Amino acid sequence: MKNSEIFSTCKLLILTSSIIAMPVFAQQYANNLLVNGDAETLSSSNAVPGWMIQGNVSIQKYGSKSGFPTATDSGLSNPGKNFFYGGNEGEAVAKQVVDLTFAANDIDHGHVQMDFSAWLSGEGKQNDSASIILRFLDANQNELEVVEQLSSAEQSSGKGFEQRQLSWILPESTRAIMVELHFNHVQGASQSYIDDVTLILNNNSESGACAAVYEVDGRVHLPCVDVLDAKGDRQSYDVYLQLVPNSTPYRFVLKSIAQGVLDPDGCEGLFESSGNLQLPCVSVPVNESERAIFPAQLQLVPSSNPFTFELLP
Ligand SMILES: [Ca+2]
Ligand SMILES: [Ca+2]
Repeated sequence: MKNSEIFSTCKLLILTSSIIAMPVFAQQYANNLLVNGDAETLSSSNAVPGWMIQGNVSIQKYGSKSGFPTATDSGLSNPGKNFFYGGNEGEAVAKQVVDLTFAANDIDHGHVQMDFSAWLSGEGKQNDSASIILRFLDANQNELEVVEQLSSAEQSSGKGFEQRQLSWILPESTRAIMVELHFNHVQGASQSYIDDVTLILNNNSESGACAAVYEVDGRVHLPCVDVLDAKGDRQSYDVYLQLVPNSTPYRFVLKSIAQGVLDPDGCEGLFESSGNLQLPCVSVPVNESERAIFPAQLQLVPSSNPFTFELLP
């Protein structure tokens, strides 16, 4: 089997985008990093505190006008008093940049998962809708990835909100996420609403089920080695390697490879078209009773048969 038959990759499309700077808030794991994601903070000087506004976005009280959902209609477990309202003038957007520099080192080792959630409402007959765009930005505010798959249901009642959730391993070099709430009013009174937006980071470096495991007999199990195919879709493989005795630097021979289960938890390996195999978490015995997790990088030895990888320093 040729290398290219097992592994193929595609280049990440790097786009650029212009950003308006936002204030930086104290950030940490496992907390909601968005400011005023629940629309409960009001201010006399700013219509929508915490958010940059394009168009007619405002904060409205549940049930305060005929046609608005009540808190009970909303279906949220914690609707609070208010929701984000897109207004009756077509497209409107609220944006917030979440600074992630506190997690930079873990992000660059592939350990950090973003858990995002928002409640959206639209109205099917009149095509009013709400949607979310997430832009993953590097330190120079270039876009690394864009996610645009979170939208209100097409035939939503116009009253009940529906939850949309996304879990995503942050790409290396991510330093901020721009969260965009998009409101699209088409007809009648706008039924484009959003509430209870949360963005949480979790550090998976200790817990990864995808961690590679090195045994004292030189066998290495890599339960999740991810490869991007030509379309950019991710495939995962379950791989066993075996240490070549007395090799310097250490070399490992491919013993088996099988289709794996795509289960990104921050510890999955990544095989690149260059032949580089990045392993963010390798569990290694440090004494008789304890193991520790280390990152490792292997490089495919050109033209090796069977495939052989060399440990990079
Ligand atoms: Ca609310
Ligand atoms: Ca409408």
